[in-house]
Amino acid sequence: MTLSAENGTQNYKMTKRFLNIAKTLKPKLIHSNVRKTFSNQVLKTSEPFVVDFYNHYTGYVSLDFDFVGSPVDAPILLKIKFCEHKDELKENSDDYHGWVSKSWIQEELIHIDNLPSTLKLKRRYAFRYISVELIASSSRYDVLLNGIELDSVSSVGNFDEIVGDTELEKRIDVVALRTLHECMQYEFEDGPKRDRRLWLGDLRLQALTNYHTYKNYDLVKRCLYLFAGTTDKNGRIAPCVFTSPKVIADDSFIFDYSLLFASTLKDYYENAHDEKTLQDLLPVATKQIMNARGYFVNDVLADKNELGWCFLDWNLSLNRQCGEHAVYIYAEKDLISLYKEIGLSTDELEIDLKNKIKAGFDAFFDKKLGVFVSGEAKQISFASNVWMILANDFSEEENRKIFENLDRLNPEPMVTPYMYHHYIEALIKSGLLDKARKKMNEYWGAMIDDDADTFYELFNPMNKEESPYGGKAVLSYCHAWSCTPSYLLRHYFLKK
Ligand code: RAM
Repeated sequence: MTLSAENGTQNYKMTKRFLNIAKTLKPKLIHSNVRKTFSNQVLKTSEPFVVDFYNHYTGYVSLDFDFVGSPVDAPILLKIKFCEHKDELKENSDDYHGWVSKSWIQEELIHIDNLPSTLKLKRRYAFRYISVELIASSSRYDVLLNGIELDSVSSVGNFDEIVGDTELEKRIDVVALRTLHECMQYEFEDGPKRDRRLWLGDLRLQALTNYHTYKNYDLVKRCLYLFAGTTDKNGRIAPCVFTSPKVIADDSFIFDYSLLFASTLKDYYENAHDEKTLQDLLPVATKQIMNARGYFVNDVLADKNELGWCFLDWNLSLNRQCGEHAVYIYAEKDLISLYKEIGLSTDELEIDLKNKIKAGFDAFFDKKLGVFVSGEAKQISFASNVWMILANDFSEEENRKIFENLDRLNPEPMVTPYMYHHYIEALIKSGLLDKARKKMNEYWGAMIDDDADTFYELFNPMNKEESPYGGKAVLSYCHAWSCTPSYLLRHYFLKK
Protein backbone atom coordinates (compact mmCIF):
# COMPACT_ATOMS: atom_id res chain seq x y z
CA MET A 1 0.00 0.00 0.00
CA THR A 2 1.25 3.48 -0.75
CA LEU A 3 0.04 6.53 0.99
CA SER A 4 0.40 10.14 0.09
CA ALA A 5 -0.75 13.31 1.74
CA GLU A 6 -3.32 13.72 -1.02
CA ASN A 7 -5.25 10.80 0.42
CA GLY A 8 -5.99 13.02 3.39
CA THR A 9 -7.58 15.91 1.49
CA GLN A 10 -11.27 16.35 1.85
CA ASN A 11 -13.33 14.00 -0.17
CA TYR A 12 -17.08 14.23 0.21
CA LYS A 13 -17.73 10.51 -0.10
CA MET A 14 -15.06 9.70 2.42
CA THR A 15 -16.13 12.25 5.04
CA LYS A 16 -19.71 11.07 4.68
CA ARG A 17 -18.60 7.50 5.30
CA PHE A 18 -16.58 8.62 8.33
CA LEU A 19 -19.56 10.45 9.79
CA ASN A 20 -21.77 7.43 9.22
CA ILE A 21 -19.35 5.28 11.17
CA ALA A 22 -19.33 7.88 13.95
CA LYS A 23 -23.13 7.82 13.97
CA THR A 24 -23.33 4.06 14.41
CA LEU A 25 -21.07 4.40 17.44
CA LYS A 26 -23.22 6.94 19.24
CA PRO A 27 -23.66 5.49 22.72
CA LYS A 28 -26.83 5.03 24.73
CA LEU A 29 -26.54 7.08 27.87
CA ILE A 30 -26.84 5.42 31.26
CA HIS A 31 -29.33 7.19 33.52
CA SER A 32 -29.41 7.17 37.29
CA ASN A 33 -31.78 9.01 39.57
CA VAL A 34 -31.17 10.89 42.77
CA ARG A 35 -34.02 12.42 44.75
CA LYS A 36 -33.78 14.97 47.54
CA THR A 37 -36.90 15.49 49.64
CA PHE A 38 -37.49 18.37 52.01
CA SER A 39 -40.26 18.78 54.50
CA ASN A 40 -41.98 22.10 54.06
CA GLN A 41 -38.84 24.00 53.14
CA VAL A 42 -39.95 27.63 53.00
CA LEU A 43 -38.08 29.82 50.49
CA LYS A 44 -37.30 33.31 51.68
CA THR A 45 -36.27 36.29 49.58
CA SER A 46 -32.54 37.10 49.64
CA GLU A 47 -31.75 33.86 51.44
CA PRO A 48 -30.71 31.31 48.81
CA PHE A 49 -31.49 27.74 49.81
CA VAL A 50 -28.48 25.61 48.86
CA VAL A 51 -28.89 21.90 48.22
CA ASP A 52 -25.73 19.80 48.37
CA PHE A 53 -25.69 16.58 46.31
CA TYR A 54 -22.33 15.56 47.85
CA ASN A 55 -20.81 14.63 44.49
CA HIS A 56 -20.56 16.00 40.97
CA TYR A 57 -23.44 15.13 38.67
CA THR A 58 -24.30 15.87 35.06
CA GLY A 59 -27.96 15.68 34.19
CA TYR A 60 -31.49 16.98 34.15
CA VAL A 61 -33.30 18.46 37.10
CA SER A 62 -36.88 19.00 38.18
CA LEU A 63 -38.03 20.84 41.29
CA ASP A 64 -41.33 20.44 43.14
CA PHE A 65 -42.89 23.62 44.53
CA ASP A 66 -45.94 24.16 46.69
CA PHE A 67 -47.33 26.94 48.88
CA VAL A 68 -49.04 27.65 52.23
CA GLY A 69 -51.29 30.59 52.98
CA SER A 70 -53.70 32.56 50.81
CA PRO A 71 -54.27 31.65 47.15
CA VAL A 72 -51.38 32.32 44.78
CA ASP A 73 -52.27 35.84 43.69
CA ALA A 74 -48.95 36.67 41.98
CA PRO A 75 -46.35 34.60 40.17
CA ILE A 76 -43.10 33.67 41.87
CA LEU A 77 -39.76 34.69 40.45
CA LEU A 78 -36.81 32.41 41.18
CA LYS A 79 -33.10 32.44 40.57
CA ILE A 80 -31.73 28.91 40.29
CA LYS A 81 -27.99 28.43 40.17
CA PHE A 82 -25.99 25.27 39.53
CA CYS A 83 -22.44 25.12 40.87
CA GLU A 84 -19.76 22.51 40.38
CA HIS A 85 -17.60 23.98 43.12
CA LYS A 86 -18.47 25.79 46.33
CA ASP A 87 -16.55 28.89 45.14
CA GLU A 88 -19.10 29.40 42.39
CA LEU A 89 -21.81 29.90 45.01
CA LYS A 90 -20.08 33.14 45.98
CA GLU A 91 -19.70 34.40 42.40
CA ASN A 92 -22.01 37.18 41.31
CA SER A 93 -22.59 36.82 37.58
CA ASP A 94 -23.07 40.60 37.26
CA ASP A 95 -19.38 40.99 38.13
CA TYR A 96 -18.20 38.83 35.24
CA HIS A 97 -17.09 40.78 32.15
CA GLY A 98 -14.70 38.32 30.52
CA TRP A 99 -14.37 37.35 26.86
CA VAL A 100 -15.89 33.89 27.16
CA SER A 101 -19.66 34.22 27.06
CA LYS A 102 -21.47 34.88 30.31
CA SER A 103 -24.19 32.57 29.06
CA TRP A 104 -22.07 29.65 30.25
CA ILE A 105 -22.85 30.57 33.86
CA GLN A 106 -25.43 28.04 34.98
CA GLU A 107 -28.03 30.41 36.30
CA GLU A 108 -31.72 30.75 35.48
CA LEU A 109 -34.32 33.42 36.26
CA ILE A 110 -37.70 31.74 36.14
CA HIS A 111 -41.33 32.67 36.69
CA ILE A 112 -43.83 30.16 37.97
CA ASP A 113 -47.47 31.18 37.67
CA ASN A 114 -49.26 28.38 39.47
CA LEU A 115 -48.54 26.38 42.60
CA PRO A 116 -48.22 23.50 43.35
CA SER A 117 -46.11 22.78 40.33
CA THR A 118 -43.14 20.80 39.11
CA LEU A 119 -40.53 22.79 37.28
CA LYS A 120 -38.78 20.57 34.75
CA LEU A 121 -35.67 22.33 33.46
CA LYS A 122 -34.79 21.56 29.86
CA ARG A 123 -31.06 22.22 29.97
CA ARG A 124 -28.50 19.71 31.13
CA TYR A 125 -26.50 20.97 34.11
CA ALA A 126 -23.22 20.01 35.74
CA PHE A 127 -23.13 20.54 39.48
CA ARG A 128 -22.73 19.46 43.05
CA TYR A 129 -24.76 22.35 44.50
CA ILE A 130 -28.10 23.83 43.51
CA SER A 131 -28.95 27.23 44.93
CA VAL A 132 -32.63 28.22 44.83
CA GLU A 133 -33.38 31.83 45.60
CA LEU A 134 -36.79 33.42 45.79
CA ILE A 135 -36.47 36.81 44.11
CA ALA A 136 -40.11 37.89 44.40
CA SER A 137 -43.57 36.62 45.30
CA SER A 138 -46.68 37.96 46.97
CA SER A 139 -46.61 38.40 50.74
CA ARG A 140 -49.92 36.53 51.05
CA TYR A 141 -48.40 33.05 50.81
CA ASP A 142 -45.13 31.18 51.48
CA VAL A 143 -43.35 29.26 48.73
CA LEU A 144 -42.29 25.72 49.60
CA LEU A 145 -39.66 23.58 47.93
CA ASN A 146 -40.61 19.96 48.52
CA GLY A 147 -38.07 18.06 46.48
CA ILE A 148 -35.53 17.93 43.70
CA GLU A 149 -35.25 15.08 41.24
CA LEU A 150 -32.05 14.52 39.29
CA ASP A 151 -31.74 12.32 36.22
CA SER A 152 -27.98 12.03 35.81
CA VAL A 153 -26.36 10.81 32.60
CA SER A 154 -23.07 9.39 31.37
CA SER A 155 -22.07 6.91 28.70
CA VAL A 156 -20.35 4.78 31.36
CA GLY A 157 -21.29 3.29 34.70
CA ASN A 158 -19.24 3.76 37.85
CA PHE A 159 -15.71 2.42 37.99
CA ASP A 160 -14.96 1.01 41.40
CA GLU A 161 -11.42 -0.35 41.24
CA ILE A 162 -9.72 2.50 43.07
CA VAL A 163 -5.92 2.44 43.22
CA GLY A 164 -3.23 4.33 45.14
CA ASP A 165 -0.66 3.64 47.85
CA THR A 166 -1.85 6.38 50.17
CA GLU A 167 -5.20 7.83 51.17
CA LEU A 168 -4.37 10.93 49.14
CA GLU A 169 -3.62 8.92 45.99
CA LYS A 170 -6.82 6.96 46.40
CA ARG A 171 -8.80 10.17 46.76
CA ILE A 172 -7.06 11.63 43.72
CA ASP A 173 -8.02 8.48 41.79
CA VAL A 174 -11.66 8.71 42.88
CA VAL A 175 -11.88 12.35 41.83
CA ALA A 176 -10.06 11.79 38.53
CA LEU A 177 -12.36 8.88 37.67
CA ARG A 178 -15.41 10.96 38.49
CA THR A 179 -14.08 13.74 36.28
CA LEU A 180 -13.76 11.39 33.32
CA HIS A 181 -17.12 9.74 34.04
CA GLU A 182 -18.88 13.10 33.92
CA CYS A 183 -17.20 14.07 30.65
CA MET A 184 -18.07 10.81 28.87
CA GLN A 185 -21.38 11.65 27.26
CA TYR A 186 -22.34 11.18 23.60
CA GLU A 187 -18.74 12.19 22.96
CA PHE A 188 -15.80 12.84 25.20
CA GLU A 189 -16.65 16.38 26.29
CA ASP A 190 -14.02 18.78 27.61
CA GLY A 191 -16.29 19.74 30.50
CA PRO A 192 -20.00 19.17 31.14
CA LYS A 193 -20.44 22.81 32.25
CA ARG A 194 -18.31 24.43 29.50
CA ASP A 195 -17.69 23.94 26.53
CA ARG A 196 -19.62 20.65 26.53
CA ARG A 197 -17.99 19.52 23.32
CA LEU A 198 -15.35 17.39 21.77
CA TRP A 199 -11.86 18.95 21.71
CA LEU A 200 -8.91 17.10 20.23
CA GLY A 201 -6.29 17.93 22.86
CA ASP A 202 -8.65 16.92 25.63
CA LEU A 203 -9.68 13.75 23.80
CA ARG A 204 -6.09 12.50 23.69
CA LEU A 205 -5.70 12.57 27.48
CA GLN A 206 -9.22 11.33 28.19
CA ALA A 207 -8.70 8.40 25.85
CA LEU A 208 -5.42 7.45 27.53
CA THR A 209 -7.09 7.38 30.93
CA ASN A 210 -10.12 5.57 29.53
CA TYR A 211 -7.92 2.72 28.19
CA HIS A 212 -6.83 1.99 31.76
CA THR A 213 -10.21 2.42 33.39
CA TYR A 214 -13.61 2.50 31.66
CA LYS A 215 -12.20 0.89 28.51
CA ASN A 216 -14.85 2.33 26.21
CA TYR A 217 -12.93 1.96 22.94
CA ASP A 218 -15.96 2.69 20.77
CA LEU A 219 -16.37 6.16 22.21
CA VAL A 220 -12.78 7.02 21.29
CA LYS A 221 -13.34 5.54 17.84
CA ARG A 222 -16.50 7.60 17.39
CA CYS A 223 -14.61 10.77 18.30
CA LEU A 224 -11.73 10.01 15.94
CA TYR A 225 -14.21 9.53 13.09
CA LEU A 226 -16.03 12.74 14.02
CA PHE A 227 -12.79 14.68 13.58
CA ALA A 228 -11.86 12.84 10.41
CA GLY A 229 -15.34 13.36 8.98
CA THR A 230 -15.32 17.13 9.47
CA THR A 231 -11.99 18.23 7.97
CA ASP A 232 -12.01 21.44 5.92
CA LYS A 233 -11.35 21.71 2.21
CA ASN A 234 -7.60 21.54 2.83
CA GLY A 235 -7.95 18.41 4.92
CA ARG A 236 -7.34 20.29 8.15
CA ILE A 237 -8.78 18.88 11.32
CA ALA A 238 -10.67 21.33 13.50
CA PRO A 239 -9.74 21.66 17.17
CA CYS A 240 -13.31 20.94 18.22
CA VAL A 241 -16.49 19.51 16.78
CA PHE A 242 -20.12 20.30 17.61
CA THR A 243 -22.54 17.41 17.34
CA SER A 244 -25.84 19.04 18.08
CA PRO A 245 -28.19 19.83 16.37
CA LYS A 246 -25.94 18.41 13.65
CA VAL A 247 -22.31 17.49 13.31
CA ILE A 248 -20.21 20.50 12.35
CA ALA A 249 -16.56 21.38 12.86
CA ASP A 250 -15.58 24.65 14.47
CA ASP A 251 -14.15 27.15 12.00
CA SER A 252 -10.98 27.72 14.07
CA PHE A 253 -7.71 25.85 13.97
CA ILE A 254 -5.15 24.89 16.63
CA PHE A 255 -1.76 23.98 15.24
CA ASP A 256 -0.74 21.53 18.00
CA TYR A 257 -4.14 19.89 18.35
CA SER A 258 -4.32 18.98 14.66
CA LEU A 259 -0.88 17.38 14.86
CA LEU A 260 -1.83 15.37 17.92
CA PHE A 261 -4.48 13.55 15.92
CA ALA A 262 -1.64 11.21 14.89
CA SER A 263 -0.73 10.56 18.53
CA THR A 264 -4.35 9.99 19.52
CA LEU A 265 -4.69 7.51 16.67
CA LYS A 266 -1.50 5.75 17.74
CA ASP A 267 -2.70 5.41 21.34
CA TYR A 268 -6.04 4.11 20.09
CA TYR A 269 -4.40 1.54 17.84
CA GLU A 270 -2.03 0.38 20.58
CA ASN A 271 -4.92 -0.17 22.95
CA ALA A 272 -7.79 -1.27 20.70
CA HIS A 273 -5.70 -3.07 18.02
CA ASP A 274 -8.24 -1.90 15.46
CA GLU A 275 -6.41 -2.07 12.14
CA LYS A 276 -9.42 -1.10 10.05
CA THR A 277 -9.69 2.26 11.80
CA LEU A 278 -5.97 2.78 11.48
CA GLN A 279 -6.13 2.17 7.72
CA ASP A 280 -9.06 4.56 7.42
CA LEU A 281 -7.62 7.40 9.43
CA LEU A 282 -3.91 7.27 8.75
CA PRO A 283 -4.22 9.48 5.64
CA VAL A 284 -6.03 12.09 7.74
CA ALA A 285 -3.25 12.00 10.34
CA THR A 286 -0.65 12.25 7.59
CA LYS A 287 -2.36 15.26 6.09
CA GLN A 288 -2.01 17.18 9.37
CA ILE A 289 1.75 16.66 9.35
CA MET A 290 2.01 17.63 5.69
CA ASN A 291 -0.07 20.78 6.20
CA ALA A 292 2.09 21.78 9.16
CA ARG A 293 5.22 21.64 7.02
CA GLY A 294 4.11 24.79 5.26
CA TYR A 295 4.85 26.75 8.44
CA PHE A 296 8.53 25.81 8.66
CA VAL A 297 11.36 27.89 7.25
CA ASN A 298 14.57 25.92 6.85
CA ASP A 299 13.03 23.26 9.09
CA VAL A 300 12.42 25.72 11.95
CA LEU A 301 8.83 26.47 12.82
CA ALA A 302 7.77 30.09 12.34
CA ASP A 303 6.86 32.10 15.40
CA LYS A 304 3.31 32.05 16.66
CA ASN A 305 1.86 35.06 14.82
CA GLU A 306 1.99 33.26 11.52
CA LEU A 307 0.61 30.02 12.91
CA GLY A 308 -2.72 31.17 14.21
CA TRP A 309 -3.95 29.63 17.42
CA CYS A 310 -1.39 27.51 19.25
CA PHE A 311 -2.34 26.09 22.57
CA LEU A 312 0.02 24.05 24.81
CA ASP A 313 -1.32 25.74 27.95
CA TRP A 314 -3.59 28.58 29.08
CA ASN A 315 -0.65 30.69 30.30
CA LEU A 316 -1.34 33.75 28.18
CA SER A 317 2.27 35.00 28.36
CA LEU A 318 3.66 31.83 26.85
CA ASN A 319 5.70 32.00 23.64
CA ARG A 320 4.75 28.84 21.81
CA GLN A 321 7.22 28.63 18.93
CA CYS A 322 9.59 26.12 20.51
CA GLY A 323 6.85 24.01 22.11
CA GLU A 324 4.92 23.79 18.86
CA HIS A 325 8.06 22.75 17.00
CA ALA A 326 8.43 19.98 19.57
CA VAL A 327 4.81 18.86 19.16
CA TYR A 328 5.46 18.47 15.45
CA ILE A 329 8.42 16.16 16.14
CA TYR A 330 6.40 14.24 18.73
CA ALA A 331 3.48 13.71 16.36
CA GLU A 332 5.63 12.84 13.36
CA LYS A 333 7.35 10.13 15.41
CA ASP A 334 3.97 8.66 16.30
CA LEU A 335 2.97 8.80 12.65
CA ILE A 336 6.14 6.95 11.68
CA SER A 337 5.46 4.20 14.19
CA LEU A 338 1.96 3.78 12.74
CA TYR A 339 3.38 3.54 9.22
CA LYS A 340 5.75 0.82 10.40
CA GLU A 341 2.87 -1.01 12.04
CA ILE A 342 1.23 -1.58 8.65
CA GLY A 343 4.35 -1.91 6.58
CA LEU A 344 4.41 1.46 4.83
CA SER A 345 7.64 3.09 3.80
CA THR A 346 8.82 5.69 6.29
CA ASP A 347 11.87 6.96 4.38
CA GLU A 348 10.52 10.38 3.53
CA LEU A 349 9.07 10.96 7.00
CA GLU A 350 12.30 9.92 8.67
CA ILE A 351 14.41 12.32 6.62
CA ASP A 352 12.06 15.15 7.48
CA LEU A 353 12.04 14.15 11.14
CA LYS A 354 15.82 14.14 11.31
CA ASN A 355 15.94 17.61 9.81
CA LYS A 356 13.33 18.99 12.18
CA ILE A 357 15.07 17.49 15.21
CA LYS A 358 18.42 18.99 14.25
CA ALA A 359 17.05 22.37 13.21
CA GLY A 360 14.91 22.56 16.36
CA PHE A 361 17.87 21.86 18.60
CA ASP A 362 20.06 24.40 16.84
CA ALA A 363 17.38 27.08 16.85
CA PHE A 364 16.01 26.70 20.35
CA PHE A 365 18.65 25.19 22.63
CA ASP A 366 20.61 27.84 24.50
CA LYS A 367 23.96 26.20 25.18
CA LYS A 368 24.95 28.74 27.80
CA LEU A 369 21.80 28.32 29.87
CA GLY A 370 21.34 24.64 29.10
CA VAL A 371 17.62 24.96 28.38
CA PHE A 372 15.35 25.51 25.39
CA VAL A 373 14.23 29.07 24.76
CA SER A 374 11.41 30.31 22.56
CA GLY A 375 10.59 33.27 20.33
CA GLU A 376 12.47 36.45 19.67
CA ALA A 377 12.70 37.28 23.35
CA LYS A 378 14.16 33.82 24.03
CA GLN A 379 11.55 33.07 26.63
CA ILE A 380 12.24 30.26 29.10
CA SER A 381 9.21 28.19 29.97
CA PHE A 382 8.18 24.82 31.30
CA ALA A 383 6.08 24.28 28.18
CA SER A 384 9.00 24.60 25.73
CA ASN A 385 11.33 22.37 27.73
CA VAL A 386 8.77 19.74 28.66
CA TRP A 387 7.66 19.32 25.05
CA MET A 388 11.25 19.24 23.77
CA ILE A 389 12.05 16.49 26.29
CA LEU A 390 8.96 14.53 25.28
CA ALA A 391 9.68 14.97 21.58
CA ASN A 392 13.39 14.15 21.53
CA ASP A 393 15.38 11.14 22.62
CA PHE A 394 17.94 12.75 24.87
CA SER A 395 19.44 10.57 27.58
CA GLU A 396 17.82 10.60 31.03
CA GLU A 397 20.93 12.36 32.27
CA GLU A 398 20.55 15.13 29.65
CA ASN A 399 16.88 15.56 30.47
CA ARG A 400 17.63 15.84 34.18
CA LYS A 401 20.23 18.51 33.47
CA ILE A 402 17.62 20.50 31.54
CA PHE A 403 15.21 20.26 34.48
CA GLU A 404 17.95 21.29 36.95
CA ASN A 405 18.82 24.32 34.84
CA LEU A 406 15.16 25.16 34.37
CA ASP A 407 14.49 25.15 38.09
CA ARG A 408 17.16 27.85 38.53
CA LEU A 409 15.82 30.11 35.80
CA ASN A 410 12.34 31.11 36.95
CA PRO A 411 10.55 29.69 33.88
CA GLU A 412 7.09 30.75 32.70
CA PRO A 413 4.76 28.59 34.79
CA MET A 414 2.16 26.00 33.79
CA VAL A 415 -1.45 26.75 34.65
CA THR A 416 -3.50 23.84 33.38
CA PRO A 417 -3.67 20.18 34.38
CA TYR A 418 -3.17 19.58 30.64
CA MET A 419 0.33 21.06 30.77
CA TYR A 420 1.03 19.52 34.17
CA HIS A 421 0.27 16.11 32.73
CA HIS A 422 2.98 16.59 30.12
CA TYR A 423 5.38 17.85 32.78
CA ILE A 424 4.83 14.65 34.80
CA GLU A 425 5.37 12.53 31.68
CA ALA A 426 8.62 14.41 30.97
CA LEU A 427 9.86 13.82 34.53
CA ILE A 428 9.11 10.11 34.12
CA LYS A 429 10.96 10.08 30.81
CA SER A 430 13.93 11.59 32.66
CA GLY A 431 14.00 8.72 35.15
CA LEU A 432 12.58 10.96 37.89
CA LEU A 433 9.72 8.66 38.82
CA ASP A 434 9.58 9.64 42.50
CA LYS A 435 9.69 13.33 41.73
CA ALA A 436 6.97 12.87 39.11
CA ARG A 437 4.73 11.10 41.60
CA LYS A 438 5.41 13.74 44.26
CA LYS A 439 4.52 16.52 41.80
CA MET A 440 1.34 14.71 40.79
CA ASN A 441 0.33 14.34 44.43
CA GLU A 442 1.14 17.98 45.16
CA TYR A 443 -0.66 19.48 42.18
CA TRP A 444 -3.79 17.35 42.11
CA GLY A 445 -3.65 17.07 45.94
CA ALA A 446 -3.91 20.87 46.18
CA MET A 447 -7.22 20.66 44.30
CA ILE A 448 -8.36 17.97 46.75
CA ASP A 449 -7.46 20.41 49.58
CA ASP A 450 -9.61 22.94 47.73
CA ASP A 451 -12.55 20.50 48.10
CA ALA A 452 -12.57 19.26 44.51
CA ASP A 453 -15.09 16.53 43.67
CA THR A 454 -13.81 16.67 40.10
CA PHE A 455 -10.62 18.24 38.79
CA TYR A 456 -10.48 21.65 37.19
CA GLU A 457 -9.84 23.11 33.78
CA LEU A 458 -7.30 25.49 35.19
CA PHE A 459 -5.41 25.49 38.46
CA ASN A 460 -2.41 27.60 39.28
CA PRO A 461 -1.40 26.85 42.87
CA MET A 462 0.57 30.16 42.88
CA ASN A 463 -2.48 32.19 41.92
CA LYS A 464 -5.87 30.74 42.76
CA GLU A 465 -7.63 33.65 41.05
CA GLU A 466 -6.07 32.91 37.67
CA SER A 467 -8.39 32.74 34.68
CA PRO A 468 -7.53 33.20 31.02
CA TYR A 469 -11.10 34.30 30.39
CA GLY A 470 -11.14 37.48 32.44
CA GLY A 471 -13.04 36.02 35.39
CA LYS A 472 -13.59 32.77 37.26
CA ALA A 473 -17.35 32.50 36.90
CA VAL A 474 -17.11 30.69 33.57
CA LEU A 475 -14.35 28.29 34.61
CA SER A 476 -15.07 24.61 34.35
CA TYR A 477 -14.44 22.67 37.56
CA CYS A 478 -14.91 19.29 35.95
CA HIS A 479 -12.55 19.28 33.03
CA ALA A 480 -11.56 16.06 31.41
CA TRP A 481 -7.94 16.83 30.64
CA SER A 482 -7.33 16.81 34.37
CA CYS A 483 -8.32 13.15 34.78
CA THR A 484 -4.88 11.73 33.98
CA PRO A 485 -3.74 10.80 37.52
CA SER A 486 -5.90 7.68 37.04
CA TYR A 487 -3.73 6.91 34.03
CA LEU A 488 -0.43 7.94 35.60
CA LEU A 489 -1.06 5.81 38.69
CA ARG A 490 -2.00 2.70 36.73
CA HIS A 491 0.44 3.05 33.87
CA TYR A 492 3.57 4.19 35.71
CA PHE A 493 3.45 4.50 39.44
CA LEU A 494 1.78 1.33 40.64
CA LYS A 495 3.18 -1.00 38.03
CA LYS A 496 6.00 -2.57 40.01
C1 RAM B 1 -10.90 25.51 26.24
C2 RAM B 1 -11.63 24.25 26.21
C3 RAM B 1 -10.78 23.03 25.97
C4 RAM B 1 -9.43 23.34 25.39
C5 RAM B 1 -9.42 24.58 24.58
C6 RAM B 1 -8.07 24.89 23.99
O1 RAM B 1 -11.78 26.56 25.96
O2 RAM B 1 -12.39 24.11 27.37
O3 RAM B 1 -10.62 22.25 27.10
O4 RAM B 1 -9.02 22.24 24.66
O5 RAM B 1 -9.85 25.66 25.32
